[in-house]
Amino acid sequence: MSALMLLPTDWKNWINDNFNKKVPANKIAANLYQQGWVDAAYELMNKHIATLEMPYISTASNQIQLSDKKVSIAFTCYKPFITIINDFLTQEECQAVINDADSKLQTSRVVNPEDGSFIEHTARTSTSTSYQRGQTAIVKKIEARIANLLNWPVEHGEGLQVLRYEDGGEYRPHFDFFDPAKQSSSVVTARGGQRLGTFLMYLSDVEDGGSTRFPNLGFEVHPKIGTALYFANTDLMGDIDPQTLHAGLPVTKGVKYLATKWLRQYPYV
Ligand code: PD2
Ligand code: ZN
Repeated sequence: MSALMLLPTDWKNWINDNFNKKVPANKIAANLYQQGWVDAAYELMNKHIATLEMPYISTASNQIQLSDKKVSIAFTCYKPFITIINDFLTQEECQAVINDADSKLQTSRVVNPEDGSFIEHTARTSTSTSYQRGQTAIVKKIEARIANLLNWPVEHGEGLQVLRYEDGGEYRPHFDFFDPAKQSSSVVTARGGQRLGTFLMYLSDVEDGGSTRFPNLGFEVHPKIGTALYFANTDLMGDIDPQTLHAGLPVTKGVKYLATKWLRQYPYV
């Protein structure tokens, strides 16, 4: 039975009033969620997916038929919105990305909160390389699949980053969003607005370590080749969410390869 249909009549009327006032579905869902109508909130999101102000993966069924592949959902957390997708990339696709990236890897950098510049930092001990959107055939194919899954235009994505963590390599706890209170915020959001979501793709199996941990939520995702992890950096109202604090734990055995795609609010041009 539909959770929306089961809502009391005054709530149904309230939803209709808000749609008539052109309130976006994610904001209507935020209110429903807050009042305890969790199933109704996400049924509304799933029903109005094309009109949401944020990337979003449908949780309406366990499997999602994308234009070139069927994927399945392994895990969903609703607050903050986090999902794990099985078999997002094939082993051959992971290897193709690694083969192209391997010779281009350099010491990773982070955004300097003071001025928005990119600097090397002990908090991020990996090597990495960045691609322009659509730079290679495999990058283009993966970007189209991400856009399809997240219902979010390719143009709103930053270029793909590929990272390699060796023994001891880690990314200490951090946020991916840009904090509006920080001085650099206007600089880093001038192109594309807020980083609304983060899409991580594990390109290798890792013998030990290398999980992506959410310390405020008390769980971690273990790397597995082809698996993808998506998390929203903002809540349904579009406000930055400190619960999204996350870290790439140190690799203790083996090598971890990861591809990262950050999704922006506006076209990233
Ligand atoms: O490598 C990871 O698991 C990881 C963890 C946290 C990557 C990122 N953040 C990132 O690229 O933002
Ligand atoms: Zn991160």
